Amino acid sequence: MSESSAALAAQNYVESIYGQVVSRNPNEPEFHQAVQEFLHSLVPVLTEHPKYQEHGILERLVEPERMVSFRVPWVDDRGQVQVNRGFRVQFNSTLGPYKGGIRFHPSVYGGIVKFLGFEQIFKNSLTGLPIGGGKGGSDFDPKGRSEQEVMRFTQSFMTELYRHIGPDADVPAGDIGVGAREIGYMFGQYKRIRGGHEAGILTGKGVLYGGSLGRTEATGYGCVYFVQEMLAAKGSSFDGKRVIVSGSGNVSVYAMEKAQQLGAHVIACSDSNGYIYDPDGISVEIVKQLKERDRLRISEYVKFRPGAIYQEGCSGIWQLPCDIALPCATQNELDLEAAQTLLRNGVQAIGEGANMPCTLEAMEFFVERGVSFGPAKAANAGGVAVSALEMSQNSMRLSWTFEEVDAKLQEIMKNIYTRSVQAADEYGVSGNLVAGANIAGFLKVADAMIAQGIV
Ligand code: NDP
Ligand code: 2IT
Repeated sequence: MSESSAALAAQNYVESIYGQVVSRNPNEPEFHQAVQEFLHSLVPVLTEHPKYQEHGILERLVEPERMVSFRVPWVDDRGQVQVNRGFRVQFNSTLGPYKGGIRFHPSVYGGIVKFLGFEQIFKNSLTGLPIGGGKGGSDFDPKGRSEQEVMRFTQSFMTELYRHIGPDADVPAGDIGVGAREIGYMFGQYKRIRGGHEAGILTGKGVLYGGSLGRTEATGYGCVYFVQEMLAAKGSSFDGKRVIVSGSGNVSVYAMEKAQQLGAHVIACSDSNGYIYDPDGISVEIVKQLKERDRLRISEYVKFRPGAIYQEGCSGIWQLPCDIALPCATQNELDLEAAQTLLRNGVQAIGEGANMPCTLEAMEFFVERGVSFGPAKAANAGGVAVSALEMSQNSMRLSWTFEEVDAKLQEIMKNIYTRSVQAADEYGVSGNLVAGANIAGFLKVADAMIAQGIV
């Protein structure tokens, strides 16, 4: 086959797979978006290596190995019965047990869980650690719920989930709306049902009962370590840079903290209601107290910092001039218009702390315009990487120091960066880390799938 007809065949293969995904998973736009971005990157690989098509790799990759949907009944504080829907997608176990977080947010449905689970396969592959891809969640909304309600709901969720997970089968962790508190309740319920203390069934546990030091910080710190590599490649650094970090949850808080430690001037963060701008630099301590400890809204911040301003609406945050933007809240929070504004205002680098925070158009715009762009699968892989380190520590029944974990995290983020750059170079898309990360993540999974036969 000539080179151009091989490229055409690869393009046709990708398009036919995408068409199947759309028709088999109707009304799931987030899943379609994740698949579209990924498949598009693979054309040069498929052109050069027809074996992936011969082995039906894409057909198998886009179909979850298993997906469960279940009823989660619980009783609220008024004595009323509530029913939520729970999900777990076990997408791909080629490289290890299914691994990925659990999200509690009213927007959760099958399409969200599938998009997250699909991306998790390649993110986990990029870490270089032995973990497959999975994800779970529920449409439960923790906002405004009492501690008791959250506990009752979370226990009911685990009462069904427990039969699907295990230290060598599937190991969930946190995501939006699921932090140390929820992981603790899930762990307790699993232990009660199973009648044994199996530390390796969940990660993100408290350090008192098998959690890893550094897991809380890992995603945010890892994202900043990744962006640090991108900046260094252009002879730049965080020092003195104006940084915007959307969200004010787990990923955002620790991205802000590490950026500040590296000398950055973090000027804004947000929640789902609005954003704060603090020209004196965000006080991460105040954000932690408000959001982590007291579970309040970010609007409260201005009560403690008279120089700061609160604005309703979270998308306005991208109007602020900055050098580096780290979207760390949720999917599709940064669209083409926001991307254009950021570039007009001189942005130099983007690091995706959240999963799929940039729309396809925004991402393509940044890449085309030569803005350093760290895609989610690579830039936010630090969280799941330290989760895998937590699994190792649990298996060995010992724990590493914070410094040991942080050193490993830095090395992992560096490796992910290098491998993404090399993959992009090798397949003729130098400088495009979106494609590089997709290709590097894909190759390891695809080659291991071939080795394991048609399963
Ligand atoms: P948290 O629940 O701790 O925080 C989420 C933050 O994002 C909150 O500030 C929340 O605001 C905001 N947010 C949530 N939904 C929306 C929305 N629809 N519009 C605007 N803002 C929103 O979650 P995490 O920090 O753990 O997760 C943030 C992102 O990072 C997600 O995309 C997640 O998938 C991703 N991620 C998380 C990892 C982890 O280890 N936790 C690892 C890798 C990626 P509010 O308080 O108003 O809800
Ligand atoms: O999106 C993610 O990588 C996570 N929510 C973390 C998953 C994990 O298993 O630590």
